[in-house]
Amino acid sequence: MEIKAQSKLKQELEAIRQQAASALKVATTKEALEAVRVEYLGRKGKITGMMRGLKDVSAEERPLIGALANEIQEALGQELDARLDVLQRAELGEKLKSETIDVTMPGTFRPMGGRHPLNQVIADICTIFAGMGFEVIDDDFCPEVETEYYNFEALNFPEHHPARDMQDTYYTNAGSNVLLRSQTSNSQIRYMENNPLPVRVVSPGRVYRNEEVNSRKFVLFHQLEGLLVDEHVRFSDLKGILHEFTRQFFEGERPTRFRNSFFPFTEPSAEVDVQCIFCSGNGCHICSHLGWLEILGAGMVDPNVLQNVGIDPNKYSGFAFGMGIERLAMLKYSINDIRLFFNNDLRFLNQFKGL
Ligand code: 2NL
Repeated sequence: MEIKAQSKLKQELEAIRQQAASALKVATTKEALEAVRVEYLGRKGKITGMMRGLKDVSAEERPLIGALANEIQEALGQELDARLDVLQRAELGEKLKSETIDVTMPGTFRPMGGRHPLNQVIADICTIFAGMGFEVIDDDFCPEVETEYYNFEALNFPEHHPARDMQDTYYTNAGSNVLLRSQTSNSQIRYMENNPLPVRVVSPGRVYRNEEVNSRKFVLFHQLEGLLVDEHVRFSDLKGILHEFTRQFFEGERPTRFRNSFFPFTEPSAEVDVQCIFCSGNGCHICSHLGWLEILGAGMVDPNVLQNVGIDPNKYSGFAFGMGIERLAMLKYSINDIRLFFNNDLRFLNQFKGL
């Protein structure tokens, strides 16, 4: 009777060992292996169940059956671990194989981009003025959508000045006092309102004018203005700074000349010419046989403008200037149509790579 009971339990255990072995044979994935582990070794697993049943087995046979159950449990656990390890290694091998880079393969061609010529010219001009102690105004002070006050009033434009007309300036709505700025002076007004003297700044940026488009005029263009306000600033300081600017920008000593002009925000005002960089003053079609090229407008800051930002014009004086970036770029690189800057035609843009 005892022997029978013992052999019956033993048989059951052996049967479980067989079942587990065949289940293992067909388990070729990690999930299948895990299922085998749960089925035999899990909390409600077959071997676990046998172990639990041991308490009902007689004291004599318990050690034998217990030892066998232990052995089976141990062996199955080890086999499962080994098989899992093999699968994981194979998986890693596959991963490494698929991620291997063949360094002899030709690379994917990625054409190199380049800076837009206008941005390049702006950077060059800013570098020149930085070298003379000017700071580039932070974007916070340079909104392109501006109020009439910062675009016109603060700059001493009289109320019925033609530039204020909708014919010349874009307003966001008819009758509105909000517009697209027509010059970057708004930046300098805002800068002066927020910073102590002395002021030495340049302000590059986009400006907008309602123009009939042709090869020289576009509805948007770029401007760079400069402003210096301090005690004892004189017109000769302006001349010196601008002469040095043309020398560096056009890469060589060139005569500059100042012609009388008028702007509402400067007094006196001047337009500045540089000796023609193409014919050195001998006369060619680019300078209309004048020998001179107009490059910018400038002047001494009008006392009214200083007063508008709370600076005492009896104590302080300043000079300011403004230049069209497109015009300067067109002169420097012999470009004959302003629209080329805005077409995004790579045949044009690619010529300015690595300037
Ligand atoms: C041009 C030349 C110019 C200024 C801009 C300026 C700015 C302040 C005060 C006084 Cl805050 N002036 N800017 C000065 C002279 C000329 O631009 O050809 N404009 C159409």
